[in-house]
Amino acid sequence: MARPKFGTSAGKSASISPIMDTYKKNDVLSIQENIVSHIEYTMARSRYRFDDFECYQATALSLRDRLVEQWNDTQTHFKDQDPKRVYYLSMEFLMGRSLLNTLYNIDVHENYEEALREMGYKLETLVEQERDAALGNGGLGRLAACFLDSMAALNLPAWGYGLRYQYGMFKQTLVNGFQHEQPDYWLTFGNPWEIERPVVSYPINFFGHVSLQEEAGRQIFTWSPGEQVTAVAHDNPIPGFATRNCINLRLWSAKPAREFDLEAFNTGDYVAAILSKQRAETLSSVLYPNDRTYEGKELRLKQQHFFVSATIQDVVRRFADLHRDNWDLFPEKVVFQLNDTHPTIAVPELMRVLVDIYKLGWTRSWNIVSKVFAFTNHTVLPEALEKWSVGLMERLLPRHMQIIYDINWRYLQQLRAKFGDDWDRISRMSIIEEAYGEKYVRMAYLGVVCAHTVNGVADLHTNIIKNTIFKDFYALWPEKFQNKTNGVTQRRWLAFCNPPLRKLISRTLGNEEWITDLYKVQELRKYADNAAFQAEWQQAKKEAKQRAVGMIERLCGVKVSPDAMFDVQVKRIHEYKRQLLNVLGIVHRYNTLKSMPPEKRKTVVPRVCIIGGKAAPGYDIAKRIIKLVCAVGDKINNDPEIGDLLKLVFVPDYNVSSAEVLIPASDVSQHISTAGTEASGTSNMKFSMNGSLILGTMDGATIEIVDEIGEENAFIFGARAPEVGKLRAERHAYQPDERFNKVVQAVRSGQFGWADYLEPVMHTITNGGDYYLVANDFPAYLEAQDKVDQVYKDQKQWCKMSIMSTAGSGRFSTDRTISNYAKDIWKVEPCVVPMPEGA
Ligand code: B1H
Repeated sequence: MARPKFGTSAGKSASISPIMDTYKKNDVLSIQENIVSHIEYTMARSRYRFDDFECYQATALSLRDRLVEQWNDTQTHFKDQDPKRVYYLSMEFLMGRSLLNTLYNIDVHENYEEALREMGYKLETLVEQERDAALGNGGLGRLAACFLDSMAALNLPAWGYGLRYQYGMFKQTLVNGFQHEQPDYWLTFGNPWEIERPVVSYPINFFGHVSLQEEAGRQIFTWSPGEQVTAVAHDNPIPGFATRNCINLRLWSAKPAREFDLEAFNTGDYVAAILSKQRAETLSSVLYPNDRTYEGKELRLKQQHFFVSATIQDVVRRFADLHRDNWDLFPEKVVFQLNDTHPTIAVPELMRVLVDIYKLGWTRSWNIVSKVFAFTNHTVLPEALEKWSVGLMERLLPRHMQIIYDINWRYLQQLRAKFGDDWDRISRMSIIEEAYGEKYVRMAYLGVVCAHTVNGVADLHTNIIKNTIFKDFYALWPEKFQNKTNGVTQRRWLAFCNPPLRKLISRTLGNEEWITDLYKVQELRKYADNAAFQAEWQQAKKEAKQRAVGMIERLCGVKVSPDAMFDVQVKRIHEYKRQLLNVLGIVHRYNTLKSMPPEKRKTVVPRVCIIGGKAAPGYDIAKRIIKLVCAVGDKINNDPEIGDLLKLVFVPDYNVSSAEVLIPASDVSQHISTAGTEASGTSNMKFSMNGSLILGTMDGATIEIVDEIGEENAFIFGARAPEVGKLRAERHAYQPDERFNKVVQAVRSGQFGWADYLEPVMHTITNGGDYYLVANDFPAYLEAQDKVDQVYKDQKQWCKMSIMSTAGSGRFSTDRTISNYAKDIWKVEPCVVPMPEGA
């Protein structure tokens, strides 16, 4: 294969051939030398004595060396080829750990394992030393991470952009069954994967005022900011699987601006001036942990503008380096994907840069801006929709607010031309909401108006946004709307986290092509009834369960049997996800067992119920639900009469790494949101990929999963989306099933203690409340659970369904999702980096 070209891009490059020899070698001895060299020279530790954590760090640094080589080759190649690039803008990237992923992706796992073993270290132990990079809340952030993996694997010229929070998602601990939040200062001992780039930095402005001058008959707006901070780039190499390509995740961190406002130092108190500047750093310090509830906090808006402004400046500079002022080429070279509304300030920011700084004029600038943004919606829950108060926006970003008004004004003119004086419609569709005297910027509308494409994340969800929150817009611009069903990367979520199953699948299919083409797993259907294959399938599940048993004992202090059925529900705690339905079902199961004659108990399938997830710190009901799970668990787990027949554990601090253990170990998993509320869900895909049967409602992507694997291979129950509106409207008159009344009564009577504390939870589902229809779906849920038990008794049947789940998961790879985005939205093509000779 051809060597990568050097010295062809702008900038200085040395003559090349000797450089080729400097690529790191991947034989065992070279790896060992490289690790020890990092121990001694980078970390300044003794090469004769270093502990597991230090060994992990040096191993990671040695891998980073290899990543940097690939990264440099990739970026040089992209620069030479100058393809259209995609920039994925997200406030969250929930990456988890990188060690194993890197080893497998760049195909050095075996040699590293051996190198470390010879040195006296176990790779498995080192893997555990790494802190999760938890720069995200849940599904939305993890989706961004899976997208990066697929964009790299598919050789797309893509970059991710986000924020380098110093405190990621909080660490959840349980004290007496109550959630406590502890700060996750994940950078305490440094981050060996990242590359800080102090020279890649930009000024970011806030506050101040805008002045207007006339210049040669043109209006020139000048923003004089009142506060400035500096954004500094931190690059995180993202290697693709089985490719030389290595893309970039650029995260911005804030530091005080140097030159700005030097006067302050001279006129006032020097020390106070420095201290006040230091506050700049707090800007990127903490991730807001409120999954799905919008909080109108000034700091959050500052974070959004900070990361977006740095990103726009960076992308514009990269474009200008190659194309000078050929701005009309911009849409042919750049596309931004906005991960929900959080980065939508990018629209007025790019307008501002083109109009005010490059002086392109409004019309020409809008022509460019209206072609480069694509917007993804991830939720229809009203409490999650961002609307920033105009007052706050005017104060913090005065020029952006003007630009938003200008965009809105022109857009409303368009509406008037089309709909005449239909004021009702016009005010409904305006980007500015004016209700009760308060004005707000509706960020989702800004996104829809300015983006060339709007997409939902599953079929049902896309239909819902077309018919509800964006109905008027869909009527106006039907061609803008698309569906892009989510996916997950089968590399992290099957191949790497479930080695026994990986081996079995690869051996059965005769190759590992499924790791880059997940549709290949459909071949497994042929073996679904094969007894020998089934035995191996069950063995793989058993091994995964054994690993989870250890973790559960360590984290929950409860010994569970790997012979029981593992029933898992792990996700953020939210009323719409209905963990309450699960726990009330467990109460019913427990009380049924208690009232059974001992003889009959022997026929019952033993079950381990595993629940995990974080509640937003301010979400009172969610926190009480956690307490309810723990209280019920305490009672059941300590009931000698019940023993292994039923266990309930709440796994604390659910995160990417514990998901990697729990998902492969699951026999059945619950995805039981009220139909129409979960936009997609992505853990449903991870579970079915790992042969876990879905117990779920017809919501989000579960509908499509069931479509692929066959409804006979899942346990589906409950109200369907079209029925929900009516049921909700009539819920005040609903007469719950006797079994429902009994479990509610059991909690209220104090069977699990804490009756007063738990009363507000019970209140949400009684007295005509029950917005999420827990009572309504309860009987169907119990029937579905009975069916789960029955089928489990027939292990042949169960195993077949499990194989069919994996075999039907081909469509749920982010490789498919990303190919769809690339073709239908981004219009970008792969840009394959050639393998260098000798590497
Ligand atoms: C999803 C969010 C979200 N939807 C606001 N919306 C946030 C909204 O910090 N905030 O302000 C954070 C997150 N997250 C999830 O996205 C959906 O609920 C899932 O159903 C979906 O699978 C996932 C990815 O599309």
